[in-house]
Amino acid sequence: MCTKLIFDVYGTIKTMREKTHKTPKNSQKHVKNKSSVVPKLILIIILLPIVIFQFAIGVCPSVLLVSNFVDFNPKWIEPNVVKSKDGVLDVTLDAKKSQVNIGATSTMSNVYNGKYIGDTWDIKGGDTIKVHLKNDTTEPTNLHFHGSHVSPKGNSDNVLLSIKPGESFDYQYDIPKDHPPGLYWYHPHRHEFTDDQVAGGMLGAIKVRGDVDNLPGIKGLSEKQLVLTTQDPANSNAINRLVNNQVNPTLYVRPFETTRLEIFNASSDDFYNLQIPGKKLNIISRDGNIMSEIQTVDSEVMAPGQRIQVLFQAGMSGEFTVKSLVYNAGGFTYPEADFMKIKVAGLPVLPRALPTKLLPHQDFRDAKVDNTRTLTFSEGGTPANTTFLLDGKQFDPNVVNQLITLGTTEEWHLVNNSDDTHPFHIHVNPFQVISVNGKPVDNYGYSDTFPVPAMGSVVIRTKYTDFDGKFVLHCHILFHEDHGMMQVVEVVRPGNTQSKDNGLPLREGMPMTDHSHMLMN
Ligand SMILES: [Cu+2]
Repeated sequence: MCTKLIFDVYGTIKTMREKTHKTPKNSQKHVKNKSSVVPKLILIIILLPIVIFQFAIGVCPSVLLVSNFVDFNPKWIEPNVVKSKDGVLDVTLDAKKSQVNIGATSTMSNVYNGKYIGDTWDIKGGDTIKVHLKNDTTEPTNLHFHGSHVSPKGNSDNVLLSIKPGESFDYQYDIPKDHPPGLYWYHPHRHEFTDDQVAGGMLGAIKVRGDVDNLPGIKGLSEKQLVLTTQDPANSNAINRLVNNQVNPTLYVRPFETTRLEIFNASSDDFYNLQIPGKKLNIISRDGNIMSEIQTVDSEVMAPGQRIQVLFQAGMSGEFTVKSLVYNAGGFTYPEADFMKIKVAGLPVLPRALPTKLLPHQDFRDAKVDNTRTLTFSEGGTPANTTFLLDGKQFDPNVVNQLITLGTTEEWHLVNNSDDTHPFHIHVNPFQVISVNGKPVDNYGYSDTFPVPAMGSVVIRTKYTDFDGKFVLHCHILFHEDHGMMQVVEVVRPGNTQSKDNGLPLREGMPMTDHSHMLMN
């Protein structure tokens, strides 16, 4: 009874606040909201004294902090969310140099639609995403749907395109009905310009909805996005760590509440070594791939581009610091840094048990391997002008380095012969990490990005399913990618040879014979 009343009162106030805050400029909607607020206000006036009385006589064993729940998370800011409608998400990304605030600094930066960190796209399996990309910058760009399992050809996730300044391009991503549900992101992928454009804020999260959202223990949980970025001040070894473009923000959660934290390392070059002292991390997914069961860890290294979803379980009370622990990335050791707080406050909710089972997936440790290959990371050049190499060479968009047959399962040995950790990333098909430095890895799920330790090795297995075409693999320290650490992969159907055009449909103003559009140069 008591808990139900608390839910009623809290829910009513929360709804009122959301409606009032979301429609400040729309006078028609504002008037409509006003009329619906009055009966709810009466309901609160009736219910609130009853709740307070029950707390006073000890029916509800908790601390009552009315002021906290009225102003719950007043300063917590997340990127704006846009949802697909009738199976389609239709958006425009206008890439343009704009005046933005990055953390506490005002600066000019190339961003999408005037925002440092773009909108979050909320879609589901079976949807179509249509993106009208306008390049109003003075440099080439393009677009990549990081982690997605969609076609890499034509105007889908084709990162071998180059969209020149002043040009526009219409991308279309047809999301398979059974696309793994989870957290993904979009960002530019134009070789030699990727690092600056992503670091400047041209990026956004993509939530793909699916079966996981209806699982007992997950359905209905409050979702909080943590888009982690970094800024490296000039002439300094310091790194400013931001959460949703905020400096050291505080997230309030209620006593006994379980919150689904969607944590996304959107930094172009920097690692996070995430820990919440006093709390374990209950990980349900890595890189958009839901695991078969929760993995509970003390801390988690997140390379640039990696995402995790964590179920944070609040107790009766408490205040927690979210931090990045010291992390040795080989050439650079990141110092410890606190970058966010989580405070337990307000009225309690009914505790919910963590889910025991998540979504099943094939364990590639038991798979029949059709082919094995080795990929070697190394560095060359001079200390002042380092080159970043894969199999001894810098990126050449005109050369297919890895030719793979659709439908096969492969084991790759990722060998790092350099003093820097390099996060391996491959497009289109996620992989399972089998071992790190020869040590078997258990219960890790699938990934699309994984750090290969300095002077170390990682073994992965992947099955190349559904999509043929050309795409890339690369180091996800984007400075390294821009300086050569990338290769072209082509998946061909059995019996087929390499394609010339990556399936770009003939379209006005962009003929297939115009290679300036096809391949980067
Ligand atoms: Cu690298």
